[in-house]
Amino acid sequence: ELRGPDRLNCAVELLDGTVERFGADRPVFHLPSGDTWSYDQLRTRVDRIAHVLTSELGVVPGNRVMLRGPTTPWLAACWLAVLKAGAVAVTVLAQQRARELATMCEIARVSHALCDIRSVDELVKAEVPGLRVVTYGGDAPDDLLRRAEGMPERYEAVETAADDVALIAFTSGTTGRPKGCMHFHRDVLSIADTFSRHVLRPEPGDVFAGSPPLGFTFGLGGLVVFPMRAGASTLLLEQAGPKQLLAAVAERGVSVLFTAPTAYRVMLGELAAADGSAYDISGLRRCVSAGENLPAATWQDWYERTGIRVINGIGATELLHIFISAADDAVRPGTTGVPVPGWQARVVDEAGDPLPDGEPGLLAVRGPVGCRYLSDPRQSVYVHGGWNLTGDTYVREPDGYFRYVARADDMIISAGYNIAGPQVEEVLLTHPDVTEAAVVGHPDELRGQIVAAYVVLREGARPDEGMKEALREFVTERLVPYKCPRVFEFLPALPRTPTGKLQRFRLRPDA
Ligand code: 3SK
Repeated sequence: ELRGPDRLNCAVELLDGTVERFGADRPVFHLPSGDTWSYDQLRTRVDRIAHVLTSELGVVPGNRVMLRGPTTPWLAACWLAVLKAGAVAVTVLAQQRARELATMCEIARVSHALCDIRSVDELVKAEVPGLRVVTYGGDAPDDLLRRAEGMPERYEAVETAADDVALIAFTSGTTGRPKGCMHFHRDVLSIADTFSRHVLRPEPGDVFAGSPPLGFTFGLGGLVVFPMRAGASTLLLEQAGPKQLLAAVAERGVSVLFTAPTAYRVMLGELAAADGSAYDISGLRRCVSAGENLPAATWQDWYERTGIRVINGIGATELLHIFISAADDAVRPGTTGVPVPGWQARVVDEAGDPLPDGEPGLLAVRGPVGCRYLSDPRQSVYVHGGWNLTGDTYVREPDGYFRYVARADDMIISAGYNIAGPQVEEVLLTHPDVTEAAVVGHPDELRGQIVAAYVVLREGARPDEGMKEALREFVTERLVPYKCPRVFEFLPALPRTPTGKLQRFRLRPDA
């Protein structure tokens, strides 16, 4: 068995280690303004902030420090500084509201918060007893960045143990009290040394960009950890909608893109609507999709338009990043892929016993990162017999590929038939007038549940009875009739979590 070092500080590895391996003058972060930070500049800024934490704010190893703000190089710098100081970074989203923030502070016993001045109001409103809030990016004399200016350029990082907690990341799930997931210093490097190194395979000249925020481990890994581990750089975008992503690729040399399936679909629409020369995306070479299942039709359309095989993946905050995926010739569209090197996966029944290939069941995985909820009884639901149960229903195909069926609690049972909403959604999404679709079960006296489809139409399409009839016919021609929605509703947008995950439960009439 391979063992890493007992002493490890992941921020030192990602920053000082990369400087040693690749040089200090390379770019690390590009800003929307056109400015660039080099690794050397980042190191100085991180080390100065770490000095402020230790010498002025009283942060000691093991303290939990909340980080909150839009996606900027300063947020990334604060994250690295907290880790260098031996403290634990508690990441949250800039959109999270006072009540949620108060709960998270209570669960993680947060002592300090480093907060972008633009995101501070909700944190103040949260009125967390004893919390020391320090803002950055403002004009006040006690602004973190102003304090950092006078500090020494180098900081002797705390020699943390490889399995000291580095990060507490929250998963809100779709409902319920948020769960804080603890991850070690070695876990942070392991996601770069498994998925990124073996599947994504970035190069030092790559420029990364993407939509997931740094408060979501999909974004933290994809936009900070992976590029830094590879000596590459990232364009950090505060506004990262599909149009901004296309512009970033065309104008800023982005070569590696991280986003969710919906954004790929919207970008395809934008590319189709734009005149052929509006976006030169020839510099793009890697596209990663996660956060939700990637429909085969979206994968195919993107491939036909760009020649790029999207790297689909399933990840979880509990497990930090992606654990099943495939790239290049190994991609089988319509599947998520195979276990990432270092990971094992299988499909099990409710008792945890493995099911034969071809039978749908619960996805169970294990690998270098495990789920460790911070004092939460749901730990024993997620981790069973050494396997992590992700809450997804999957099928393992005879060739070893894993195919997504549905979230386990999103299966619809109608008149005794099991229906996976995402399969019906995939069909609806191939209709030219549909841009988004969510299929859920509605309670029904006769059948137990009936299939209901919530649809977002493309601009200009008419949300009327004729459209419902057309969609009904479209699905019936492609799927066995019992899967065809009996209810169609048109919506301007689908309900999503702040990280962009579809909240199907909010569409159920009993929600
Ligand atoms: O939650 C997810 O879907 C996810 C996907 C990729 C990487 C990390 C995460 C948390």
